Amino acid sequence: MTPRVVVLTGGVGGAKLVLGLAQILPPSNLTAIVNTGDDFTHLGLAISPDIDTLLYTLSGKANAAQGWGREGESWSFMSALRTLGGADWFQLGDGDLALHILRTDARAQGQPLSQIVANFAQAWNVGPAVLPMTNDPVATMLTTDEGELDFQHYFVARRCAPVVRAIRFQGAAQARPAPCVLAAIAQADAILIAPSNPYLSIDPILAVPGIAAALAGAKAAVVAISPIVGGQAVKGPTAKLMAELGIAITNTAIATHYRAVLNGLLLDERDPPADPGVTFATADTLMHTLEDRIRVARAALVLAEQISKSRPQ
Ligand code: FO1
Repeated sequence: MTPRVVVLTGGVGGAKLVLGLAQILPPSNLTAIVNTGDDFTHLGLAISPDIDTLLYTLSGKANAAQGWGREGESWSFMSALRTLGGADWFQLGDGDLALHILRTDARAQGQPLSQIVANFAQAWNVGPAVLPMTNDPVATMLTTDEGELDFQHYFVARRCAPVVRAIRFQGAAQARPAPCVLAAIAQADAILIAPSNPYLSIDPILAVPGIAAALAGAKAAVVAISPIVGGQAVKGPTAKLMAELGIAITNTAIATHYRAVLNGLLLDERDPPADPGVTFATADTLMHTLEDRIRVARAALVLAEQISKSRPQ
């Protein structure tokens, strides 16, 4: 039986895993619940980076080397903007603008983000379900030695240089899971947490009331792919953030972080096979090629199935 799979994802690493899953599952068996804590309004435009990265990745339009934005992008808008002294710290490609302008227009007409994303996915023949974690505003805010920064000012404008002391998700307490999110979790045969940054890309999802409880109570096994390889984070600020938050950069720390919802952890074979305190398996979890993405997706689903089978039916 082909499992119905739900994957929690954010950022570039998460999109890689989802692409691997999309190669081995029928589209109707795959649902991605996507972080929207990175979302912000820039030059009056509603930007949803993790949603867009996933839409580009699943439709084959992604600039794979860069991780975000489109392949073959042009930048005449940014060139013109600079001649007018516009804010140019956040690059908006000419093609990318189509998503931001249409999303902003639809939001202004009262369309919920989930509907906008579903329309984009349909237009680009993206088969798997791409669900924002919520349709309500949630903003990841970082308390740093340079004051409080929103995610994009930390991640892009300041290139993750500031020392982070705390993270909060503004609006999360009032946010509701987007339509179909809780149902997808309840109906899933396997639930995966992608190797995204736990603190910046997955925690906002878990902060939306109802989602963590749904994961903890799900019939499906919940398996995370560790974002740590060889004692370091594969990409982005994960390891730096863990050090600044006083968290050991270990798989045990990852398992502990997710303990309220986690049943299994897929570790990288380069890491010491120390028991992370939860059922685990090891694999080569580095994802450079499409085959890598498929390998990691398969290994995660095998671990989820083993855990499910070991449970009293
Ligand atoms: N990341 C950058 O490092 N520099 C940018 O100028 C930039 C622009 C950008 C525009 C649209 C978009 O969807 C994403 C963009 N990103 C950029 C990436 C973005 O900051 C991250 O992908 C996520 O927010 C974190 O994964």
